[in-house]
Amino acid sequence: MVKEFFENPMDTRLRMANDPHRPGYHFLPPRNWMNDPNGLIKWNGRYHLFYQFNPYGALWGSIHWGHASSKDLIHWKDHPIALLPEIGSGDENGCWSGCMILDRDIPTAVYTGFVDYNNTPMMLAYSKDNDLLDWEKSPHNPVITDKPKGVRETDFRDPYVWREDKIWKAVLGGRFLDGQCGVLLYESHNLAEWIYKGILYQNRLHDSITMWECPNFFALDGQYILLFSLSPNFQGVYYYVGDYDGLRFYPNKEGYLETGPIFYAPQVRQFDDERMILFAWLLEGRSDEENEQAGWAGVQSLPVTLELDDSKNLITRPVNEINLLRESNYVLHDVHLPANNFHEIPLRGRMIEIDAEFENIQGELGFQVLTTPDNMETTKFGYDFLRGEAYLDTIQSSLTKGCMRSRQTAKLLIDRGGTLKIRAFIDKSVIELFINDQVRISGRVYPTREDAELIKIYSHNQELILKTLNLWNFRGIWPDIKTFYK
Ligand code: DQQ
Repeated sequence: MVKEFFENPMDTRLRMANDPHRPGYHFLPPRNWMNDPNGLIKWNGRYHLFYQFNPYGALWGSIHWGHASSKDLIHWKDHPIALLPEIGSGDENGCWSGCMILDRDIPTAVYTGFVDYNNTPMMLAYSKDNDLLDWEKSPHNPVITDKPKGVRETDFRDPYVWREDKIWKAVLGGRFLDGQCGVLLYESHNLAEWIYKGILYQNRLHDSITMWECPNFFALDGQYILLFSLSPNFQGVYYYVGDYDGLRFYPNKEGYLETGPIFYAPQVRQFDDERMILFAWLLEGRSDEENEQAGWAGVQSLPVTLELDDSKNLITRPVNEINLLRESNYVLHDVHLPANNFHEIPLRGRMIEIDAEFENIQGELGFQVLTTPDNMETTKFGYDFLRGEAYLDTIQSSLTKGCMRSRQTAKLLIDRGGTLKIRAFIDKSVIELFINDQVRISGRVYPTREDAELIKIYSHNQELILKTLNLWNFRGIWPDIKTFYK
């Protein structure tokens, strides 16, 4: 089974290509289940993305590290599975999340082994070749087994490792017996022996949160950032900005990078240029049965760069390489419409980018996409001035009953009369919104009708002043695939 998928991944992709919900320009494996991005690294001229992967089905379980690589962060080549669970070892029931570092110029995976929920040791594997196709597990495995005193047995995982003053440092996500969550700091000279250095940072944050999964800790624009995912039930991705003295972290600013439940478990890495790049897992919004029927589940977000804005908010921007996918273009300038109106765009599609700027904001306005001519299926997103929030409304996105429908919101203050900038990426079932270069919202939608491909602009309680609109159809990233839906 494991072999079958990766002997002819393109055949598998071609077989799946006519699924109207299967994204065409976001990365996902040829088939089956994928969750967290792992082991991001640029090596030998290529970006490598490893990912939590179940080769046996479209449900979470039996987790391996899948592998793909790319020259441009956009077009991906499938590779054989990199890390497989090994009976009798610290990863016998799964190779869970972790990262990739260069140990004396050898790409080295540091990851969570899963034996059972009480036994999740840290593991090492070394690359044996320049394309990162062959992997050897370290004879020193498992390298961290014992949990520090006060850490709950079942909540200890997801190493993030960096080099600092000629020594290796790692943070791991954990939960403490007193109910707080936090990240644990370790140090090592050789990656094989680790010394526990105490809690880098802990906090209760909220009673409903029992674990900080997949911590990332890195310097950005002169500050340190601690970024992690709130478990259980995908309650969002949270960050602190602050100072670090080599042992402890002192935050002075915090916020959600995105509230749940679609965007989760991001990994951040600085590649060989200056950019800090982030990928995240975008969950499905439909049932396990539907995922199994489709034969795939889970998508990677578009790669984005991370920045701190002037108020030290952590913001994301899609990498410029995405512009490579732009095809036919539709442009509008300086359109004024009276309040409570719709404007239908002559271009239609299911794989599109929208880049728009509106002026004089004082009511509600936005876009309808994936919309049928009779409006029976429609996905809306925009900004509501009175509520001070950007939103993605998927309540009417699909005529099927099972899938997730909701109104996801993000607080965003725009002064009366101010400007609203919306950049939106639609990729069949994936929606990623970037609004005013400040907030992001990700969603999943499953329209049933072939004619759900219209695009409209709407306004309520305000005149609509559209300064510019650029709309592009996107091409898919696997060139051989003839997508039925654009
Ligand atoms: N996914 C991995 C864990 C991590 C979780 C298991 C986050 O290592 O905590 O697939 O989605």
